[in-house]
This record gives sequence, structure tokens and C-alpha cells, in this order.
Amino acid sequence: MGQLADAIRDLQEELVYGLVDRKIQEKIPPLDLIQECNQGMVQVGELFSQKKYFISQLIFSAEIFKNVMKKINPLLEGGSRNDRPCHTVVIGTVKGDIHDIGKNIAGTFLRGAGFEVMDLGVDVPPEKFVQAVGQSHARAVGLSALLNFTYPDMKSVVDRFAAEGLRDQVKIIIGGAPVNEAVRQFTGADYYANDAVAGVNLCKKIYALE
Ligand code: B12
Repeated sequence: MGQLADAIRDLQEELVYGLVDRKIQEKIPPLDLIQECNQGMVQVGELFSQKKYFISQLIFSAEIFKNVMKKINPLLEGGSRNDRPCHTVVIGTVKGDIHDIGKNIAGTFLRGAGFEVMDLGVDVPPEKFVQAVGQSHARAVGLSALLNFTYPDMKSVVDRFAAEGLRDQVKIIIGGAPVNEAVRQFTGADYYANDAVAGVNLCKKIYALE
């Protein structure tokens, strides 16, 4: 792990901001910065599992990461914004889960790639995803979840689209660190994405842009 990941793990807020500023000046790609911060967050999670960190430290780590993203976001937002106004992607964190840092990053990357993003926020019940697709006619839906006990809630969203007769009209991507092919199969989603770039590539595929 690099110095930045270590600083996040150790919750050394000022050191983190200083390192991020320096790396931005050195033109380190934003994605590399995010990935290194992510490694630090995984370590924070490990320390929490080992009961060496408590919920307050989880909250603080999220605060630090959100401030880091305020520095990185302007680098991501330029791109080809609004180039594809009709290509909407509905995103949200599923019911029971309030983790939103990764979902927000996925949204920023999608906007940077020119997609219109309808972000429903966190703790989103299945019917809201269905309503949003009804309003926007989006063909791509991205579900975020970081808690393994919310996999059934991802499945409920997929099932809800089927119950409403809309399953064939949308492709559903599940995202978040813990998702994999087995979770995709369990939920009945079309794709899974472990990072924001994979999400963008899948949405391009769904809209047949590449
Ligand atoms: C910060 C954090 C929190 C913060 C979240 C703040 C916020 N606003 O998001 C707070 C303090 C609220 C929190 C709460 C809890 N947390 Co927490 N949290 C974390 C931590 C440390 C970091 C998560 C994070 O932001 N990572 C950084 C982002 C950038 O990474 P990411 O989310 O993976 O996103 C990337 C990809 O996954 C992907 N992606 C994500 N979503 C999507 C969506 C789409 C569509 C696409 C395409 C891509 C995509 O793109 C992103 C960028 O590449 C993780 C540790 C970990 N290993 O992840 C634990 C972790 C997720 N939390 C955990 C737990 C247990 C909890 C609590 C239950 C604790 C408690 N006892 O109360 C609560 C649950 C609250 C709830 N109901 O949601 C566990 C989950 C374990 C499990 N097996 O399910 C973890 C893994 C920690 C651990 N090792 O124990 N947490």
C-alpha cells in the first residue's frame, strides 16, 4: 500500500489532503488516486471488523473520503458532459444500505462520460427504481450495495421490474466492492461492476455506443 492509502487507514486527515493536493499537481490520474484511497478504506473496514476501529472511525473515514472527492471531482467532470442527454442511467443505493461514496463516484464517472444520471440517493426501495425508469425511459439501472445482507434487496429490485412487466426494457448493473458473478446470478441482474470505469463501459455497451 502507498503512503496515501496508509494515511487514510490511519485517519491522518491533514496528511491525506496534502498528499492528494500533491498528487493532483503531479498529474497522477484521478482514477489512481481514487483506487489508492479505496485501498485505505478497505483497511479501515478491516480494522472495524477486528474491533480496532469503531463506528465513529468509519464515519470519519467517510468524511475524509468525501473531502478528497471534492478535490478530485472537478478533474472528472470536464469530459463530454451532456453529449448524450437521452442516454439516462438511473442509480441508487438499495434499501437497507446508506453507503454512497462509491455510488456517487460511479455517477460522476457516468456524467463525465456524457450520460444523464438520475441519482435516487440511498436506502432506495424497489418501487422508486421502477418509477424512475418510467419517468426517464432509462435503459440502464445501476444498483449499489456494500452490505452483503442487502443482496436480497438488490434481487427485490430486479424482481420488481419483472413484476411490472418492464424487465426486458432495462439492463440492471449491480455495483459495489463485494459484488461478483455469484451475486449477479443470485439477484438476477444483467451485469456486475466492481468499479466506476466498468460501470461506464457497461452503460456504453447497453446503449450500443461502442
Ligand atoms: C465508509 C464506510 C461506512 C460509512 C459510509 C458513509 C457513506 N456516506 O457512504 C458508514 C459509517 C455510514 C458505514 C456504516 C455501516 N457500515 Co460500512 N463501511 C465503510 C467502508 C470503510 C468504506 C466504504 C467506502 O466508501 N469505500 C470507498 C468507495 C469508493 O468504494 P466502493 O463503495 O467499493 O465503490 C467503488 C466500487 O465498488 C464501485 N461501485 C460502488 N457502487 C457502485 C454502483 C454502480 C452502479 C457501479 C457501476 C459501481 C459502483 O465504484 C466505486 C469506485 O470505483 C467499508 C469498508 C470496505 N471494505 O468497503 C465499510 C463496510 C462496507 N461497512 C460495513 C458495515 C458492517 C457497516 C455497518 C453495518 C456498521 C454498523 N454496525 O452499523 C453500517 C451499515 C449502515 C447501513 N445501513 O448502510 C462492512 C460490511 C460488511 C458486510 N459483510 O456486509 C464493511 C465492508 C466494513 C467491514 N469490513 O466490516 N460504513
